[in-house]
Amino acid sequence: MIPDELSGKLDVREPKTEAAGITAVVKSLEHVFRQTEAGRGWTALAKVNQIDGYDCPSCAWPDPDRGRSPIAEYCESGAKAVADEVMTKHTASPVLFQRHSIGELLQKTDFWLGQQGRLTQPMVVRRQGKTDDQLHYEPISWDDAFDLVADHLNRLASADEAIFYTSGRTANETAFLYQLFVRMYGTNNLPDCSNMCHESTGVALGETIGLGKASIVYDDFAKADVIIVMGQNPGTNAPRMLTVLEEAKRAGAQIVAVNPLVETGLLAFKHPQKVRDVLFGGQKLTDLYLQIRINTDLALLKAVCKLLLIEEKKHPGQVLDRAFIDEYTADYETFVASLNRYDLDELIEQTGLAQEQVHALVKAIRFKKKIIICWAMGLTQHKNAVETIREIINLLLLKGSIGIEGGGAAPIRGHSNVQGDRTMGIYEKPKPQFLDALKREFGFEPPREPGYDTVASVKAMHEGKAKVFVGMGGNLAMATSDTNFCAEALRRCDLTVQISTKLNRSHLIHGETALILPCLGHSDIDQQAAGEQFVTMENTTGVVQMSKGVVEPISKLMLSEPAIVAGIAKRTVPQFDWDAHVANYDRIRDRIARTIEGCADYNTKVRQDGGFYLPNGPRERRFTTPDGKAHFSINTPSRITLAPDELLLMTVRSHDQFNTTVYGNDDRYRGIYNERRVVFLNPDDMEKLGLSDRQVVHLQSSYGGQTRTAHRFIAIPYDIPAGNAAAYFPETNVLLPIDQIADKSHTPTSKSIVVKVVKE
Ligand SMILES: Nc1nc2c(c(=O)[nH]1)N[C@H]1C(S)=C(S)[C@@H](COP(=O)(O)OP(=O)(O)OC[C@H]3O[C@@H](n4cnc5c(=O)[nH]c(N)nc54)[C@H](O)[C@@H]3O)O[C@H]1N2
Ligand SMILES: Nc1nc2c(c(=O)[nH]1)N[C@H]1C(S)=C(S)[C@@H](COP(=O)(O)OP(=O)(O)OC[C@H]3O[C@@H](n4cnc5c(=O)[nH]c(N)nc54)[C@H](O)[C@@H]3O)O[C@H]1N2
Ligand SMILES: [Mo]
Repeated sequence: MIPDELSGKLDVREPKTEAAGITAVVKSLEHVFRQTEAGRGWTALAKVNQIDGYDCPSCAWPDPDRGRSPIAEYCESGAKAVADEVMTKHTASPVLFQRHSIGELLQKTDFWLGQQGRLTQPMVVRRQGKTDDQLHYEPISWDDAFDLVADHLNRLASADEAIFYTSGRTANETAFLYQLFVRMYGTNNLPDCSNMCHESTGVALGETIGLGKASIVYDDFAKADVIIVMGQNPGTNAPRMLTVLEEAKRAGAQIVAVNPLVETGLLAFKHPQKVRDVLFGGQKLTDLYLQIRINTDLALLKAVCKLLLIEEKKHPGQVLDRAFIDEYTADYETFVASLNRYDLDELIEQTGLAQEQVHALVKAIRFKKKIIICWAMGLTQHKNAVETIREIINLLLLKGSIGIEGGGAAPIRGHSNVQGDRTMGIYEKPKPQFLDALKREFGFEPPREPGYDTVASVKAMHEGKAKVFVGMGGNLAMATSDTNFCAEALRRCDLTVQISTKLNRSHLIHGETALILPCLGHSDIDQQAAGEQFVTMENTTGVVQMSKGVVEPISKLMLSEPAIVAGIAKRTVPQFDWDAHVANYDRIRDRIARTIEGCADYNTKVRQDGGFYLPNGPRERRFTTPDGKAHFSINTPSRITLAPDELLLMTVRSHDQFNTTVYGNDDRYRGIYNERRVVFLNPDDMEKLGLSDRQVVHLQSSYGGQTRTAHRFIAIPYDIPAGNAAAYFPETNVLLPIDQIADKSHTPTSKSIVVKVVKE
């Protein structure tokens, strides 16, 4: 399924001790110019995240509310993402598919597939009993492609037999039109990448403070006294965040990192645009680095809450915010009572941290209120992820740190518009109020039954309950857990449709009939009947702003995402004038304004410089829970028991990838070059297991009596807690069974996979 050959060129160096700086900028420019003509590269780079430009396709980090850098509001990761999208030297045109059968393409690495460039034309393949080696994608006209999809959809016994997935780069206008079409067609089967990402956050925040989004704004970072970064690697995955951490630090904030790995970006940062930093060395960022064992954050947070209560006894009225607790929260007493059940030493022992380290954290926050806690996949992809995140809220509530300047909950989202997609209704469990609004505006009865989330979708396809899969972006086959199971699920479909910018493995792991529908990306100029269009996106702090492509699309045969939705929709639910909405996206935005909360005057507000903030109750201490209170919750740390030869594996991103898109084979900050098939191990564990440095091993998991193997990884001794291991995804997704999911959020537990490391 995925080639598992080693490159034979692995080079291991000391991990870096500071991130970014001038090398990152040079690196990023190299990357763009290696792949594009200089003109397109510059045009594209110069307009990233500018008021009159487009939203960086990489991550969801916000732009400054004021004073954007005139040079470039992008980072190395952004530059790579832009290069990946605008590169013109190669295209994945029909010639490529003529030259290579699907079987041959399956032998290529994900890196190679991505290097083939943008998809340029709609393509089709029909299996008809042939093997992948005999099959080639062939061109098809847009009309025929749309007819084909519509034929399949119109033939299904029930709309619930179709699945409509979304990945997080999709803009608000597309997302809104897409969910409208899917619901008019008759199903809520709208899984998205969020199900594998921050779903645990959404559930935890929804239950406790009433809104599954960050409660902070951009400027809060500079005002914070303490910023705690848990389970997140910003140096690689949200590099521009380092700028605000650095600013906060200069303004006197203390920064605490909680992470099993010592991530370079969190150690020190050289601001690429500040001469002083480049000449004199970077800013040391982290004051306290807690190198915690995997998935023991809940135990740590509980220990901290216990210690805060003890501190409050010593300094009455100075540690907890009783006024806030009394006025705005519920369940405080039961929470405090539940803490008595835990032994402090035992909690700390679980984390692997020293007592002093935990006390140092408590000391840092005990008299402070302006506390921001940031988190990402290191917390969301565990079985008890929802509980861990609720414990973050417990801590913030004790301190009265929500709804104040310089304090709050800051989940850092992944894809550039993953948050916006949810706001626009990409959700398998829509709220009744939202469906009522659709009914009012569009005069149809939307389906009320919840649909499949991502994991349930894969299972439904596997069981034959779902027969048509449509992917609005993304790479389901590689992104979900249990790669082989997911592949089988996709192969059992009658039709798989991938609306994509770039070639990926989900095009090659296909249903009986399969379509590739090439679409415009963020940087492409989008020309429709009423002229050039822009779209809108929402970042991780809930700011909605416009994004307008700047380079000519490299093929006339690509369509915009809304146009593709309309092409399918008008052949399945013709009662709505889809074309009129695509001719001028203002019309889609007028609909958004009338149906989505907080979006009144959308067309006007998105045209303001820098866009607008969506309403956010918790930010103003209006908690949108049923009783209007923020809720303390009771969460129970659970230990994963390991056999003596087992380790707990977390699957992380390298510095050279965007999720399943592999830009290169280096992970510079961690000192790894020319190889992705590596596993980071504690030196003591290596000795115990009889492994030598750079020994080739297999990773094996064993769940429910079934053994799964990821072949050929090179063992690297690394600074990681004993009993823990790390390797890159997606190569490791074969190890995790589809039913290993987080409680309530159903997110695959990609950061706690029990494995054995066996010699080759
Ligand atoms: N360049 C680039 N940018 C990206 C992406 C990309 O692939 N490349 N992906 C985007 C997406 S969709 C997302 S969701 C984000 C992801 O951004 P991150 O969440 O930063 O991504 P991961 O590499 O999964 O890193 C998880 C971090 O959590 C730590 N960790 C793992 N388990 C635990 C644990 O149990 N406890 C604690 N405290 N820490 C733990 C790991 O050591 C690692 O540092 O980035 C987005 N931005
Ligand atoms: N083991 C493990 N698995 C994980 C994770 C992990 O940490 N560990 N992380 C999970 C997370 S956080 C996420 S978000 C998912 C990601 O899951 P997905 O969102 O499904 O995957 P991506 O790799 O982001 O999707 C990349 C593809 O999207 C297409 N694309 C790119 N830009 C556009 C665009 O503008 N429009 C359209 N239509 N298509 C576009 C390209 O064809 C590209 O190949 O993976 C999850 N899987
Ligand atoms: Mo994500």
